[in-house]
Amino acid sequence: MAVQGDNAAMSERSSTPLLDRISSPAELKTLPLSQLSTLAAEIRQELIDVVTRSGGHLGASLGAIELAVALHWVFDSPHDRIVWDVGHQAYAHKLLTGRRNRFETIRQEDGLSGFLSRDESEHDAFGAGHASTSISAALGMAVAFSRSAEPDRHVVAVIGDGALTGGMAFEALNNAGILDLPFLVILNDNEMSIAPNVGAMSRYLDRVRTDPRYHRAKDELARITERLPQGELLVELGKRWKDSLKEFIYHSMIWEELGFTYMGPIDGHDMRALVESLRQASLVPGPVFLHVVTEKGRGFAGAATDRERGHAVSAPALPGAPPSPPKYQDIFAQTVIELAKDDPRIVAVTAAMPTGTSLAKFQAVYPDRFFDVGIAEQHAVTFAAGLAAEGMRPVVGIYSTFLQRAYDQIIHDVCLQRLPVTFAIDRAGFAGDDGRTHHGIFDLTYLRCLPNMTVMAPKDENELRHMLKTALDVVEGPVAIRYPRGAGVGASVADSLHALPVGRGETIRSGSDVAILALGTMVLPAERAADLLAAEGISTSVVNARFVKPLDERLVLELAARCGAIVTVEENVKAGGFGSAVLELLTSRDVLLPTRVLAVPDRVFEQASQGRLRELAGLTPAHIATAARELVGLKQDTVSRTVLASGQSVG
Ligand SMILES: Cc1ncc(C[n+]2csc(CCOP(=O)(O)OP(=O)(O)O)c2C)c(N)n1
Repeated sequence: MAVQGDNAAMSERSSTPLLDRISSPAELKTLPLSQLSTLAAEIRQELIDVVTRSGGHLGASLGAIELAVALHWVFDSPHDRIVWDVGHQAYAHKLLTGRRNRFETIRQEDGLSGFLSRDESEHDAFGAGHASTSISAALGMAVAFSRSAEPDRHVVAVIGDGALTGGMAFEALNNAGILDLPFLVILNDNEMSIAPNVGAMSRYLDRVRTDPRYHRAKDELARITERLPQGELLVELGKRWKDSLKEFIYHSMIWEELGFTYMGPIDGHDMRALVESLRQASLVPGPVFLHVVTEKGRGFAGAATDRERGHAVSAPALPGAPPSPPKYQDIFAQTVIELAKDDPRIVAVTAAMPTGTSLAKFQAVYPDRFFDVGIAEQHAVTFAAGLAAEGMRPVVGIYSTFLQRAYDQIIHDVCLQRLPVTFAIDRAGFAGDDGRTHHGIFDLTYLRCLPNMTVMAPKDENELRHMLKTALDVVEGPVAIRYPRGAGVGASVADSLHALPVGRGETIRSGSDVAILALGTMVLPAERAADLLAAEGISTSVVNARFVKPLDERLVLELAARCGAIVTVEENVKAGGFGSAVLELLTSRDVLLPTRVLAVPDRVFEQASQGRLRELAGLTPAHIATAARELVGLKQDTVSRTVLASGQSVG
């Protein structure tokens, strides 16, 4: 822990904003405690100014400003480790750790990440973006420190009440109680996940928060802190904590039983209470659980009227920009609502993303057939498997990147038992400004290899509707339908729904020089590529594959025979994806021909617009056309060589 300039003689308050003087936690420590609230107010203003222009996770970060300031004032990052869960609430932490001059670039290409990254700053102790990892990581660090030459380094995990609904958080708490090492878990409790938090734990925290004894304690703390100088304050608070611990014995039960010393709940916007609690916690020789109550979106007018919207704000639309077509997620929810009307077996499951998946719309129509299970993807999948085992038709609306969490559940609980769970996989492909932790570029690979699984991807929003109908009406087993983030392509959406023939692709153009087999978001670019090639006299077949599994083998083999060259294109990593499926088929039939697999290369992609990321990954019409052109050239070379070898002249 660092020594602050708390008691040092402080220069008079200068007119320069405090924030202008702080570019590192070391500089922050030169401020007296009495100025920290002013600093927090300046940070709040800066976050609102920048993020309402650039877009980003405003609400969560506004709620955690005082906490970030207090943590950096009391502890000594990066020597001490502060591990933020998810990382979307850590914008103040970014400002305080030397990133203010780049803050305007947050979530943009070559800019700051919207989450945490060890590559970005030594103060980002552990990379994040997905929820519920902080306690595990912090515990690992605490063990490592305990075995190092510096066993006194502090480790702090900061986790929200939403992230605390994730199973991993409980697994870590369970483990921590046994390891019994000094480390601090701070619960940043604002009653909200992205949507209002759910579950029994959330109800329990609600009871603690609304207990009148919490408010009495808050008032009392304010009275003492006004009365006493710093040194005495610490002693007095020590005593009071004991008293309040007794008083809060019922609140502390769960955490104390898990082996933690419980402190709280305290007001997370009261700087003095925060600082003193952190100091106290740092003196305890075992694990401490500090319950901090905060207000999400504090200080932002938009959050007061719509707390969920305060979670994240979008950059304002460019003036004159045409209205975009409906989003895939809305088409998805609307279609499931339609299908559910005639099929009472259909229910919907989300893991804390009712708005992001648009399943909130389903909830509005069928509240009894909708389940938000919290940030608990593993549970969501096995819960759905249980529903399916008893004859229901669950639809799990989930982001591709978060489904990764539930891989064994997909295999063990769903696929091996061939249960009819429909996975509606949103944000498949590049996620855009959410960056590296959120790109949904692995799902085709991790799903295609599973027995009994059907895997589809629509070329447009209309096809998404028919795929949902196919999944829920026709396929007797697990189905994955993956579709991208954001607006559809503007296809006119058919009123009627019909099932698609399973395992059949759609031929969009028939050509003879080269075939492009495209999947999902890549179908339109493939058509554009065929236009470019046509202008050069190259005759191209374009196929909308629709199904990755089962693959339309007959169509692929027919194209191979007719065109003699195949380009595959998909928005998924190259290893094990759709192109791999096509290559596996060709080699298994001893069909050797010029082929190119266009897919996401094997490297980390940071944040940028989806269009830009596709460009960087080589997935544009121009890239597709180049690959096709090369193959046509290769074919001609081969023909020339064969002809020359047989002694004929080439025309
Ligand atoms: C595994 C996983 N599932 C879902 C999400 C999407 N997500 C991001 S923040 C968030 C809510 C987190 O709530 P909480 O921890 O209480 O933090 P708050 O935003 O309220 O500060 C969710 C569901 C995620 N990041 N990771």
